[in-house]
Amino acid sequence: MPASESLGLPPDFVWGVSTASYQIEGAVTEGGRGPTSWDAFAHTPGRTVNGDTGDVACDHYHRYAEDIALMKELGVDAYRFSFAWSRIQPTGRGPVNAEGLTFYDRLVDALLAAGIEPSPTLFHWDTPLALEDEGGWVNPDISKRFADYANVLGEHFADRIPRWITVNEPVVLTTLGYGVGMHAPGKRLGFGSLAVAHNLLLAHGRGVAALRAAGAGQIGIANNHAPVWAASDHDEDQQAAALYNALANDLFADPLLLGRYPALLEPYLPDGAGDALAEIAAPIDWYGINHYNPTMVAAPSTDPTALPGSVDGQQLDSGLPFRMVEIEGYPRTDFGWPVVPSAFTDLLTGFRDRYGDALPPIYITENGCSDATGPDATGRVPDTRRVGYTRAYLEALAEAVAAGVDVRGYFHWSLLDNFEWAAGYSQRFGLVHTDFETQQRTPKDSYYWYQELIRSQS
Ligand code: IFM
Repeated sequence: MPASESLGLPPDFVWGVSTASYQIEGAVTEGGRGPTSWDAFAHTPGRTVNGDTGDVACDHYHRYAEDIALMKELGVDAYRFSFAWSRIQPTGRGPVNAEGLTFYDRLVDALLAAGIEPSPTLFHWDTPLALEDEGGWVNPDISKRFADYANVLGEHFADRIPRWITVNEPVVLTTLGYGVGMHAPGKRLGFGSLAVAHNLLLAHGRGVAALRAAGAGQIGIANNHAPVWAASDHDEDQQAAALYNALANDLFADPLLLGRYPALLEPYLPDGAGDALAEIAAPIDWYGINHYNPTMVAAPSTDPTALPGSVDGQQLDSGLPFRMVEIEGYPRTDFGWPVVPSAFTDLLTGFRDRYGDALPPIYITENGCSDATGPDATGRVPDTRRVGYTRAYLEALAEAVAAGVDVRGYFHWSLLDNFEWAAGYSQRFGLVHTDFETQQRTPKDSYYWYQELIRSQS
């Protein structure tokens, strides 16, 4: 598909880009910001590739005006960023840090002036360290703290922000952060981490209520979803895949949309979790899906020396009742993730089939490709694999829309190459290349391709 060919999407389809606070802002000790779980984790030897941290990242805290100019030139309608909770409340509770609000006032006002809709996420994994030290997302108190924080933001920004996202990818914080310890805070609670899932979902529900009470509208969530394929027809693999699917998909969508927890996971949830379902299922205006690739799952190996598999290219602990298997026969991104656009169509039509009328309009809140291509001798960044990936995934999205799925927008991950969590700066997802030595930004070929696509679809 040339960028100028129509995808047949609705005329008011929202085109956007996404980022997150700890991945781009830097300035971790400036503006009264309190430390977070990710500051502590990234500064612990051995936790991230090359010991990379988000201390400077893309220095967006100081360069946001330049980044907004890049977005304006790109032609996006909307920008998904995240508030750093610890800039607003340095210890996650109590008095508001005026300097933190001022930074986001400037950002929001500059976006509005550029004709770009601010679409913030309240929480994208950077838990204030003071709360983490009290148990973080295992401690049931945190959903109340989150509601207070949501209220502060709602009261301050409701009249300027047209679209809100409560929480980003609770599945990743639950499993990688508290289940197997590959992300902050580095805990290895196994299935004990389902308490984290519950507290994140409750924080979402209470956040929705707090935002609404403050007059905010158009509230959603950004949940990561992926079709789960069983490695074979054997019962053991089918069962392992069903359990993994309940954990990775249903656990985070069923409570919100159907008001119930998946039966397979009830034994692992904290006592009384069901009593909070009415709060968790507070109506939302739209549902955000982050999608990158499908997952293949098998039963654990009977070979005691075999490891169970990997997530994001990193090895998981043994002892889990499933293992991830490499998906063969498809191209891969630099992260090793398989490129399977048809799985995106299946995911979206599958959502419509499973949730029916309970499913509000969908926004794709993230989708993108790790491709390390850098500037060539002429300074151009020919990231053809990212262009190919994005084109194919947008065609797959358009197919789902043609099949009747109500998708209202697409936010590409990411505007800039940035701090990719445990992978540090080794994986690049940006439409714009970041030179992390000089902070020079260079739009890649994918940026110009996306620019032409946006122009031609409107
Ligand atoms: O960089 C992350 C983002 O923070 C959450 N979703 C997946 C992206 C790529 O790994």
